[in-house]
Amino acid sequence: MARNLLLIGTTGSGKSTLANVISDTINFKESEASVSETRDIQSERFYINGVRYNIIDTIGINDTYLTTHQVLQTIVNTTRTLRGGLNQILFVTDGRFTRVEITAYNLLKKVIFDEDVYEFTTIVRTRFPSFRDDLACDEDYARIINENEQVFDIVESCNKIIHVNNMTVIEDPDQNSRFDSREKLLSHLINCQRIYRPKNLTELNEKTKENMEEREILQQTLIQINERIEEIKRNVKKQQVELDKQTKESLKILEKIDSLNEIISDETEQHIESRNSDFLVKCNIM
Ligand SMILES: Nc1nc2c(ncn2[C@@H]2O[C@H](COP(=O)(O)OP(=O)(O)OP(=O)(O)O)[C@@H](O)[C@H]2O)c(=O)[nH]1
Ligand SMILES: [Mg+2]
Repeated sequence: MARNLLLIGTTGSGKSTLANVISDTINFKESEASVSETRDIQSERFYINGVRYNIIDTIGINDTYLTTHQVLQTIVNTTRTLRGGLNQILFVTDGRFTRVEITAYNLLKKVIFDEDVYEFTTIVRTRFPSFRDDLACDEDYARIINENEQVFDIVESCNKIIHVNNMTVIEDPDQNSRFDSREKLLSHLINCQRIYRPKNLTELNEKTKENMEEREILQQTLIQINERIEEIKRNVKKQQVELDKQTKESLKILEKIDSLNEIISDETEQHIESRNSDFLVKCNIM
């Protein structure tokens, strides 16, 4: 079973970039403007030292197009379908915790997670140029927890805070920053071996089990029906082509028959005329 890593955080905090860095791919779309980029949940499989991981990128909280409630709904729906529970929640922040993301995290804790969520949450602080300097990271940590009480509660209780700097190829052509950030993250993740199966989520899944099973069956049936519709459409198209071809062929033959009819009629007339004249000659009529 793969170890699931769930990314959460405000829009533009660097979730998709982090997903690329951790999974060592470029499959997650990184935004170029200050507009929300990730429009849907996306996941990617990868391996660390032979261990299979599944990283799940989510829509940003404070998204330009969706309400926080809608974003949380998609996170809840995704998390509940994860077979194998959660290995780690990566709370991505650029260092300025906003009220809306703190509220969202607390709401998730209440709705699908529980008090244990902190043990399975790693805060990833992005855009930190001095991420290789432990002292600078400690100073930044102290600054963050002194921001306000709510931030203090989350950051102090969570598993760990990791500073990274996932610069773009324009900012850092050799991508050394991304490489070193990845090393830092992987050496932490490989040590997070426990699996989180939140009680709230199990309870919620129990409550909705029957309807979810029925929905799954209907979804499968829908897929099959849609495939059949597509097949019929393809056949109709093929038959339409065949119908056109046969209609053309039939018209051609009809024209040929018409022309043959004319020729035959001419030949018959000629024959009668010639026989007629022979007969008349024989009878001395002419
Ligand atoms: N310098 C630097 N830039 C970063 C870092 N992380 C992300 N960025 C840049 O920040 C911008 C936003 O990053 P994304 O990864 O698209 O952010 P996101 O959280 O996925 O945003 P949404 O999909 O809108 O929720 C991109 O231009 C990234 O290149 C970082 O650690 N350092
Ligand atoms: Mg994104």
